[in-house]
Amino acid sequence: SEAADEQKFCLQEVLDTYRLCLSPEKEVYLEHYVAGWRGLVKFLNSLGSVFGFISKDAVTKIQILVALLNGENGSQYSTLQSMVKYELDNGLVDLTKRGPHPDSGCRTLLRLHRALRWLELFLERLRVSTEDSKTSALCAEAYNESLAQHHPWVVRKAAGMAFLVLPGRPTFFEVMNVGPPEQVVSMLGEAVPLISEVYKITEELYAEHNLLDLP
Ligand code: 1Q0
Repeated sequence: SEAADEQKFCLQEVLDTYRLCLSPEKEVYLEHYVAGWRGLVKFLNSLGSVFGFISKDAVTKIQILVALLNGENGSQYSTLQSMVKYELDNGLVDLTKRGPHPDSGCRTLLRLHRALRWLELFLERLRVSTEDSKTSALCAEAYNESLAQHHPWVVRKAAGMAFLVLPGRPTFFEVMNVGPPEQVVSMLGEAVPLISEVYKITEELYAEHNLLDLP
């Protein structure tokens, strides 16, 4: 059915959104950045309801950014660079403690940005993994090296438990919906550098403006 089609994840689609993410001047388009996360959330949802608390948070953050993009100042949000400039110039970001702007684009995107580092590390591990590799271990390693450092104990604990029920590598590759394992591996080889570049550009932008620790 059409509805099922819409829900069906395809890694190629996500790859395409990351391809569209960068402007010729290496600015990051928010619209495509958000679309990338939408695709990934689809994937996560297809893995089962245990991941609901993760996808729910991702969806909330996606919705905040979409509302800004479609809002009356939407044109200021076309790229991450323009978003940062606009929100900082207009005092729309809580810089040191929670305040009147708990849902700024800058702080919301920072959470997804940190998760993008997890994704980069996880996909790279998947790419070089062997048939008998455990996805749960690859995922946990990537998480501990990245996002975990920003999460309190309860969240780390819950995430760790969710990882344990991740399907094995064969099922995982099937859900990606790109064909035989060799093809998945080669597509991951294309995806990881793209994701990594978007991550790096965002990281530099945030570092330059001292935004890496936004509350
Ligand atoms: C495949 C398994 C997916 C595992 C995802 C790893 C991330 C675990 C994160 C768990 C925490 C979620 C609960 C909420 C946390 C928030 O407190 C936290 C901070 O926000 P705030 O507002 O409280 O300051 N939020 C976050 O850190 C954002 C977390 C976003 C996670 C988005 C994950 C999206 C899922 C992606 C699935 C990708 C599958 C990869 C393989 C697909 C192949 C292309």
